Amino acid sequence: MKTADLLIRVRQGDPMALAKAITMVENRKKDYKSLLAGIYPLPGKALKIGITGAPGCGKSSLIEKMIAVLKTQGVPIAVLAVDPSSPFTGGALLGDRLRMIQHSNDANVFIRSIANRGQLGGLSLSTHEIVDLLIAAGKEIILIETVGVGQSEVDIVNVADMVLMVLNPDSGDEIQIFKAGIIEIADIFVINKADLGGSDNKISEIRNYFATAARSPLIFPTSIKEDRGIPELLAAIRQFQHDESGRIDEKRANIKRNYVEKIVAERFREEMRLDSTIDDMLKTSATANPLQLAEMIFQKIKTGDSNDKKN
Ligand SMILES: Nc1nc2c(ncn2[C@@H]2O[C@H](COP(=O)(O)OP(=O)(O)OP(=O)(O)O)[C@@H](O)[C@H]2O)c(=O)[nH]1
Ligand SMILES: [Mg+2]
Repeated sequence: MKTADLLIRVRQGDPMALAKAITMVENRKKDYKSLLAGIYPLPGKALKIGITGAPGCGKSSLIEKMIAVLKTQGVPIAVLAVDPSSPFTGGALLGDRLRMIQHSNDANVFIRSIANRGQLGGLSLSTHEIVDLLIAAGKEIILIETVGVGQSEVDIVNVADMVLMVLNPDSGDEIQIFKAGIIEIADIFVINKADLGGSDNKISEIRNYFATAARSPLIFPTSIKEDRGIPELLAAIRQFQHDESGRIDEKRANIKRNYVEKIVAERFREEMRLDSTIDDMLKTSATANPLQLAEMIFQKIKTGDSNDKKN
């Protein structure tokens, strides 16, 4: 299929075309840039919700329940699960993290797992691109599941309009998330597995953390097992979207900046790869001052003096 035809079908919300477009972008296949160039301007209605938390805390289960409610409201939904891939194996660390989700044959629900090959463990450029493809295809709620290991957890603020942080009553995650300041990225706390008991303690721990802060945290206990708290959580999400629209706009400006920065960084890396003189500089100047070397390379690319390309 021609890229132009694929683009038309993506914009019509055709799930097959969307799946194909995502694969094209993920694998940097020929023409992926012209495909992406064709999706803008995006429709403005979409809400991107990041859902993060330790492995096994119930993120996918929550998403499944949220979908069940949203579906009845006729909202076009997409779920993106970002698998942290190990730089050593190159593969996904946790495998298909969407095994829990049962809505895959529903036309209004698009579900996809992607491997994250982000620089420095952050979310990769293709995550931003894929989210925009989903919006172009008319998805209005985009749930992005990232597992709470490493940088992708924090980097979710650079992709999502709001972040849900999922904790469990009995988990010891807090010490780590309080210490590292990861807690600051959460807009809404979900204490899932409330059926296990002890969620009140967890709620007070979070409240204590925010005792002297400017904002008071939004905290919702949920239980998938007992089917509790999901409508309340969804109502809180809508309320947040309404009440904090100014903050969401600010976040969106930062998201755009981060996205563009990642594109520029990728362009620079591409230039470096393709320019054999830079390669030579790096090889022959192994002992040179790296700051100087970087500045020389930067100036070389900046002035467009990089015509000696390998291909
Ligand atoms: N008791 C209880 N168990 C739950 C609840 N929610 C999820 N679980 C169980 O917790 C396990 C992990 O659930 P998932 O939804 O896969 O968790 P996850 O956070 O998506 O896991 P990863 O994607 O691997 O990080 C499953 O066995 C669920 O059945 C709950 O509210 N109560
Ligand atoms: Mg999961």
